[in-house]
Amino acid sequence: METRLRIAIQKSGRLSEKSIELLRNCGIKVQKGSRSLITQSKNFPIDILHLRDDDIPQYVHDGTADLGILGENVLIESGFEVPTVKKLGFAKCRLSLAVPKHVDYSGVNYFEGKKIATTYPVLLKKYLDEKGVSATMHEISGSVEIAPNIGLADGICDIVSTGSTLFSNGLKEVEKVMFSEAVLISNNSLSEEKIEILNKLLFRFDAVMSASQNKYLVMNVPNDKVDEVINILPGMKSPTVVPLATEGWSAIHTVIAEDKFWNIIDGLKERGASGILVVPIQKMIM
Ligand code: PRT
Ligand code: ZN
Repeated sequence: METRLRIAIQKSGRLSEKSIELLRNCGIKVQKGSRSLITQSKNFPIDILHLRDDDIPQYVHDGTADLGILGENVLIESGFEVPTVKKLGFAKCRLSLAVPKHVDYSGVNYFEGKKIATTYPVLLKKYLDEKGVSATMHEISGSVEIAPNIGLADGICDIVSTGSTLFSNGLKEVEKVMFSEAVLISNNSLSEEKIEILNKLLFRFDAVMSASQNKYLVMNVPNDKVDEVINILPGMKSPTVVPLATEGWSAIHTVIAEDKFWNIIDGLKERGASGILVVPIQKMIM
């Protein structure tokens, strides 16, 4: 029988779409909007198990799934020791402590003897223990941010991304307990055959992820400025320089990290670069 890898992803929630998109960008055909527990890819030896994110660590630990995609926060909270194979760069957020905005907050000792509402008791306890603070944890399963307003707690420990939920509930972020992003986890004892498929998958993940972090940059530059322009490019390799049909001009092509582009754009313009194009890259094999 053909060996297939079974990957657990979130059934519905913040990670589902991005997880499916990542697989799709890797050329893996995945049925959309499937309501069944398990779907099969037709063109890659992988089956997709759709679960609640909280169940993923256990499934991967027990080997019911070979791989899983979930937030690091959920993985650590679960207590299962499952290796992280790769950080996936999406669903970035942090687990933070927050208090009502009028509180005169002077430091983590503020929480001594206080009541904190959270859905992350394990991570919170570890953090408080490290800081030598003893507080009462009030574990609730949803809408943690309303707890202080209804007198249920003095503060909360919850996931923050933009901060707007805290803001609209009259709370302020005072401590960052951990930073999290989506990760790929793997069962500890995959067979040789499964590891081979995993390596193929990781090769594709790398190609897709480096592509999304980089852009293809094309521009026209006067010949006497070509060297200067090349000097300010943070490219991966030496750029391609091709003469244009217009006398005295060249085109420069290179790949640059997206976050570097805005740092050099003024420098390019000052050196006479024109017709600057920044083009998305679909796949990048280093
Ligand atoms: O049903 P299931 O158990 O599968 O899903 P879930 O409800 O447990 O999780 P879900 O889908 O809400 O989140 C899945 C994962 O996304 C989390 O475990 C985090 O790793 C990650 N993530 C990234 C977030 C956020 N950003 C986020 N903003 N998870 C939750 N939030 C919530 C937060 O709880 C708070 O209510 O959004 C609010 C804060 O957002 P801002 O932007 O207002 O700060
Ligand atoms: Zn969950």
